[in-house]
Amino acid sequence: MDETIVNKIKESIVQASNILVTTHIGPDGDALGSMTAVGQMLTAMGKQFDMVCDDGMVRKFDYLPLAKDVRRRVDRKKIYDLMIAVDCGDEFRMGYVYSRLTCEPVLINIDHHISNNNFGHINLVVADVTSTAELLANLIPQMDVTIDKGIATSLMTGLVTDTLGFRVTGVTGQTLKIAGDLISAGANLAEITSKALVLQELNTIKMWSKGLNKMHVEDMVSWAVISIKDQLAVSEDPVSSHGLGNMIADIHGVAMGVVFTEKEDNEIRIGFRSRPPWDVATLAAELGGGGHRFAAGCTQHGELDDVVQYVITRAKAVIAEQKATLDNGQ
Ligand SMILES: [Mn+2]
Repeated sequence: MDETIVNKIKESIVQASNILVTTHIGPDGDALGSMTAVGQMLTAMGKQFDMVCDDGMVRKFDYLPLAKDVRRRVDRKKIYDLMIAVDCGDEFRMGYVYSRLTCEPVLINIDHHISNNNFGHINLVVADVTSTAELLANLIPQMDVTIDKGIATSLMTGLVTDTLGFRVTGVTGQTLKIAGDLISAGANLAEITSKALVLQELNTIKMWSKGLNKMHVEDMVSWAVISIKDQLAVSEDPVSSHGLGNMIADIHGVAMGVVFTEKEDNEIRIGFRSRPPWDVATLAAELGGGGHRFAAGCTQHGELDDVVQYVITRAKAVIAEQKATLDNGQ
């Protein structure tokens, strides 16, 4: 970890009088775990701060320390002189929290996405760690804050969710060493794995069912489409279908799984999942999105059917190209 950057982060926090902490829209375990870990770190440092995410807290993560303090909107009366964004690949991932901000704080960007565009004034971006939480496990002690049970619980949540329970490519001895230290600090691995990874909301399972019912598999690409109508049939409130992408990518003979989720105003959110050796980051980037090699996403605008047809045509072509390259290399 770059010592100059670490020192700059510490200096900025020490000097700040009011800090805004945020993470990405549609937050996952690494997003909320990392944000609440930073919150606990700032508490230990005696700092004033607010945690805001457009989509708020996710119920399954309500065991996280400070979960109740996560808000959906920035208090416009407050002036923040420092903002810390965790797990955001670019400034747009912060949503309205950033785009509608009226003050101009110094911005610290702490992230592990390979596509990170260094949008902060201070950027701590390490692309070869599995989670932002893993990065914070190294950073927090350097702020002279001890990782206690609460911080360890938050960080373990990020590690467990971004590695799908330490199962993905990119998990290193160092990842497991950090996980071991977090257990020693009081994190309950089995309980966190159960709450953050295994247990699902009933409505999420119903959303999977909607997607699986209409799943297609062609030319090594599987895809599922969830329309607004499908979502309303499950609930009037927004429901996550998180996990569906991994499920349909994990089919024998499938290289890439794609989930299309229709939002209002012809906005279509698209998630891509794959396993080695298949790369989905390049396609997501081509479509204006970003992410990791095996998990990436983007947003498109248009009629649902048109977007699906266009993106799947590209996905099939991308996989055919990658297959040709692999076949040639063997
Ligand atoms: Mn992450």
